Formats: sequence, C-alpha cells, structure tokens
Amino acid sequence: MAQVVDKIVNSTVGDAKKRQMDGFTIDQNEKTPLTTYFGTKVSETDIALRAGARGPTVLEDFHNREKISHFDHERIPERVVHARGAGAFGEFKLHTPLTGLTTAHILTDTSKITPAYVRFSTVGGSRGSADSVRDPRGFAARFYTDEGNWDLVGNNMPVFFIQDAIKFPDLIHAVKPEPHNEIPQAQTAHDNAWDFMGLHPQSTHMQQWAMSDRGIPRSFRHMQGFGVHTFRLLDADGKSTFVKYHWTPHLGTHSLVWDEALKLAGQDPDFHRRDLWDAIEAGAYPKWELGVQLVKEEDEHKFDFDLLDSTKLIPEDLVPVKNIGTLTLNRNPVDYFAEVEQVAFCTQHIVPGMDFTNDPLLAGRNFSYQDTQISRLGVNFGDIPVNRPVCPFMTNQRDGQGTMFSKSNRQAYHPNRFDILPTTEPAKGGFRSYPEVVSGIKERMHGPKFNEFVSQAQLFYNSMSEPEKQHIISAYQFELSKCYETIVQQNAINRINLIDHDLALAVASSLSDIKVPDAVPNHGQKSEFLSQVTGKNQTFTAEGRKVGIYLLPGYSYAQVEPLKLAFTAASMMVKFVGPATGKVEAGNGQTQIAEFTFENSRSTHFDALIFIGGDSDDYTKKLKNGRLIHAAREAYMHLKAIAATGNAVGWLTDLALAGDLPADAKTKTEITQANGVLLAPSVGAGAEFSEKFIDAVAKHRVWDREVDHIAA
Ligand code: HDE
Repeated sequence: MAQVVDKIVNSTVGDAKKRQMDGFTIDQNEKTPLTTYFGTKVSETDIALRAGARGPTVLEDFHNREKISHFDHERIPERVVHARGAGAFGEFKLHTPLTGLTTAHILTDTSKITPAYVRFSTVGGSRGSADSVRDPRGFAARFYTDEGNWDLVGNNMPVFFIQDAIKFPDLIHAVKPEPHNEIPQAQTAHDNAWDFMGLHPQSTHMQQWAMSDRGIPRSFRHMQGFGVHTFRLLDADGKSTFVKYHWTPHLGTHSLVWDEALKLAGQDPDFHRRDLWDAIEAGAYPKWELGVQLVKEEDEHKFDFDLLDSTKLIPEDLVPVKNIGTLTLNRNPVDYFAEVEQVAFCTQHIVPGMDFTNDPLLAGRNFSYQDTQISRLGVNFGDIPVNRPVCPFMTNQRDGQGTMFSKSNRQAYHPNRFDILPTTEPAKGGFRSYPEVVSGIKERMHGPKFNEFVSQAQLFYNSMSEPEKQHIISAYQFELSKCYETIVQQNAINRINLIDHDLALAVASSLSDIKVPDAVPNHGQKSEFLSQVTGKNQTFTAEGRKVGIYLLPGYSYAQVEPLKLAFTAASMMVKFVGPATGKVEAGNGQTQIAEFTFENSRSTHFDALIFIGGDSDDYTKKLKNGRLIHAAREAYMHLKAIAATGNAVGWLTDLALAGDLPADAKTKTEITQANGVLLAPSVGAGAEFSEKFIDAVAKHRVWDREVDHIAA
C-alpha cells in the first residue's frame, strides 16, 4: 500500500485523471516477492499443503484457500445489455464555446483540456461474443470536468427502437437469445426479435438503421455517435435551449460488408477491440468532433415530430450540426477489468448548465443506470477509481459494501450545527433544474406526434445510395429468412411495406408463403446527410487504414521500401504477409520481416491488399496456393482496393481473378486500373503506383464492382 500512496503524492505525469488513476495502479511487473493479499511472503504456490505426499490436502493452508476463494468470486454480473466492449482514455478540447447558452465550463471555456473516457460496445451479445455482429454500437463518453462527471451515454445510431423506457425490458427480452435454448448469440436473426419489431410500429425507423451498414461498422474509429435524446442547455438565468449531441469521426463513417462481418466473427472476434487498441498503441489516436444541433425553446413545436420522441432525429437539412470541440482517445487502459468492466456510466450524471427533457426514454434511463450499477458493482461504485470525478467530491452518503474512504465528518447529515458540507446556490455553481412549468392529467399517454412511425424511416431509405439500399434488402432477407414462423415474417413484411413497397417486394422474394400488401405512398423526401457513400458530411481518407502487403516468391525488394514510406506518410498501417513469419527473402536476397503468414491471416484483416511479385520467377499460372488465391478473390468480393506488381500481375489476371481483369495488363509498361484493381507489371512502379493506391484505399470500397455484380 505504501507504494500506492507514494504514487499519488509523486505523480505529475498526464492529466488529472491519469494522475488519479496512477495512484491506484500497483506495478506488479517488478521482481518483488509474491505475497498473500495481506502481505505475508509466500514460499510455495504450486503445491498445496497436505498430510504426506499422497495424503489429504489440509484446510489449514490459508494461501490455498485465499487463492481459490478469490478466484471463485472474481466474476461479476455482466452488463444486462452492452456487455461486450472496449474502453480508452483521452481528452476533450472545446474550440467553439457555447457562450450565453450554457454555464457549463466544459462547453464554454476553450482554455480547458478535460480528461475523457469512452467505452464502445455491442448491445445484444454477451461479454465473450464477437465484435463484428449486426447490432447498434454503444458510444458511452465520460468527461471528467472540473464541475463533476458528465456522462453522454450514446449509440452510433441517432434514434432508438422504442419511445418509452417501460418497453425496454420487452425489447431486450425479445432481441436477446431466445430464452429456452439461448440461441442465437449476439444477433436479431430470430423469431422473437422480429416478432417484437413486427408488432411495434415505433421500431420502424430504428430497424432501418440497424439493417443498414451502420449495424456493421468498420471499426469504433469509423463510427458516428449520437446522444439520441433531446437534452437542455441552461444559461445563467435558467433560460433553456434544446440540444442534440453528435460525434463525427475524423476518419469518416464507414462499414464492413456483411460477408466480411460474418467471417470476422470467427476469424477475429476481437476485431474492433484490437483495432482500437492497436491504433492507440501506434499513436494513431482516434478523434471525433463533438457537434450540437440547437433548437430554441420557442421552436419546440415547429417540427412535424416531437423533440421528446427518441425514435426521431432532427434532420441536419433542417438544423445544422455545429462542431464545438474535439475528443482524442490517446491512452489504453492498464487493467481491463478495473477500468473497462467496472466503468459505470449513468445518464443522470450531468453538470450545472445542463438538464434533461421529458423524453420518456431518458427518464427511465436516468433511473436504470444507477440501479444496474448497484447490482453489478455495489452501492459504492462511485468510489472505484475509473468512476471518480477529478474535482473535489464530498457527500453524506456513507457505508455500504466496499466503502473506500474514511470520511472525517461526524455529522453525516444536512443541515448541521457546524455548516459542514453546505449546499451551493446556482449563482455560485450549484446545480439547478430547468424551472419548467408542468401541468397535466395523470394518465398513460404520449404526445400526439408520437403516433407517426414511418416518415423518417422512409427518409432514411430514400436517402441511401444504390449499394446501401441493396445492403438493407440483403440484411432484411438474411434476418427474416432465419425466422421459422411465417406469421413473424408476414408481420415484418407488412411493416417494411409501409416504408417502401419495392423494398418489401425485394425482401419478400427470399421468403415463401408471404404476401406483400398493396403499395403505400412513399413521400419521396431525402436527406443529404444520411448516406455513408454520398452524405454531405462524409470523410474519405486512407489515414488509419491497414494494408496487407503479400510477399510472393522471388518478390522485388525494390518495391517494398517506397511503399512503406508512402503509406506511412499517409498515416496508414502496413502489415507484411509472407510464407512464414520473420525474414522473407526477396529475389535479390534482401529481406523484409513478415508479421503474418499466408496461412494465419485472412483478407478480412486488411482494408486493402497488395501482391508484390518479382521479375525472374514466372509463376503466372503456377502459384496455385489456395489460401493466397482465396485472399485475392475474397478481398475482391469484399470490394477492397487490390494491387499487384511484377509477376503478381499475371498471377492475378490469369489465375486468382481470371475473367475479372484484362488479360493483357501483364504485357503493358504502364499501370492498368480495372474494377478497382491496380496492375503494375513493371516492378519499379514508383510514386504513381502508391498515389493511385492510396486514392483507392481512401474511397473505402469499390462500389461499382458491387453494382456491376448486382446488375449481372
Ligand atoms: Fe442503455 N443501458 N438503456 N441505452 N446503454 C445500459 O447500463 C437502458 C438506451 C447505452 O459502456 C445499462 O451500465 C434503458 C439508449 C450504452 O457501460 C442499463 C433504456 C441508448 C450502454 C441500460 C436504454 C443506450 C448502455 C446496462 C431504455 C443510446 C453501455 C449496463 C430507456 C442513447 C454503457 C449499464 C457502458 C447500458 C438501460 C436505452 C446506450 C441496464 C432502461 C436509447 C452505450 O442501465
């Protein structure tokens, strides 16, 4: 313990949160002796104490009992939803203050750098499930502000399945694995989930988001985030402005393709965790802009939807998003359990200058989060280091399991004769609630605009590009074809038909015994901001992308160094793949270290692939390595940028991708570009080659390849 206390006093490294966490980090890497939990040095930890070498184990062995007993209790309940996740620390820096709209320091003071933390998650799967499943993603952000913790617990989709928190247990019971056999894990492709969707018109809009590419993000770094609910900002006089929060990733919002996502679930179940971890370790810190959509109090009713309805977004075409600050994630946790499993977000953690609205979904969340943390972590979950604020905190809450602090006040109540722990008036920084005038009949009702369910689902579908529409059709087909009961499929189709008749016809074409009802008018409106392919706010960059460079037999070393330099300069990550790990010899005898082998890697691990050939060894038709051929074909099918140099060109055109590429490319001196594949038979293809390849990677996927495929 002395070690721990010393650290609190001495630590000057990092931000306030890092210094605080350092105080609770025990360096166990040194060769200090193994002890019991309570400090007694241990002389034997591999063989238990027993009466005679072949005799019974004795109860007296306190080390054995402590070791096993602690192990017996080292699991806690996993989160009831969002059980699977990854977290990282970072910082938030405001650049555009919301002066006059709120008193919150974090939203008004551009001189501050606020320590931050984000946990990303899937929703339905259990803690050990795969990362790449179709699901919304949690985007839970915490700001350790100097006025207390602000938790903005959002998702990567701006709307939700239901309007009222009382429905949440129903929703989750329906989408989780079916209760009789706990199948299927981490997916909604089953009868109960679609039964719920079919019977709940309020889920219509969110269904579109979940069935779209948003449900299978490329990485956490490539996701937007949304606060979903409408919140309030309060100025010094208590005047309120409505606000919706948006996170926009600097790397753009991009997704996997479905076949890739399915395969990754087995090939690398940690795909998203690993991506975040590796990026931070490599210093490629992911960044997001925090944006706000602001609506004046007096404009509350000017929309054809209710601001309190979380199944609706405010189209950016109506209210633009104003970016106000940058979040950077720059530090991986030291201990996953201590810092990620135990992080306890609560939507009710807000700071002065903010407040809630009457969104009935938010009201329920404000109860649920604290409640669930108590069952996961105990009533003193706030004492756990990752959950503590970095500003002073003093409460009269006392005792309970796991109390960490000895609180010196004798009077744990308010008021008291010594005026210990006095309250603070709002003018001096105390929290105040928006003084809303409230009146009404006590009844189980929603506002009238809560009863419109289809308009924004149509807006979303209409706004998609052709490939994105096709993906939505395929996703519905996949999910509904996994349902066994016709009534479930029929109800779902009836609902889809309300969004778009052609969509319903297309989905139904993969199901039998289903009748598509008559066409219902589609309003035809589009938003310019919703598509990931053509959306106005979209970013396309090769930055942060992973390129797999395959070193084929006798490859030309001359190509390797320039590519490494060019890709590193474009902030891309370069991974070499060879016949074995370690040194791979080139045609001229030079070597390049390969991290992966042809056998232990899959094309799904990379955003783009390059096959480097040589000029001496002609393997145009000879290199019949199934794993390699599959890598090229699979990447082609997943619409990725592909390139080849030297003899690898002929190998691609004549063998691996025969029929899809011009066969004469290998005889040309110049670079050929066909179907998103770059072919450079001259082994010293140079700057033009890397520039073209970086451009292709930045486009994310070769959509034309898919459209051609669909048309065929
Ligand atoms: Fe959550 N949600 N939620 N949720 N949610 C939880 O809290 C809940 C909702 C979200 O990384 C639980 O700590 C209710 C919307 C995220 O630790 C629980 C309702 C949005 C996370 C809970 C909702 C979210 C959670 C489970 C309906 C997007 C992961 C464990 C009103 C805006 C936080 C926990 C983390 C986690 C309840 C709906 C996002 C049970 C009752 C809408 C990102 O408290």
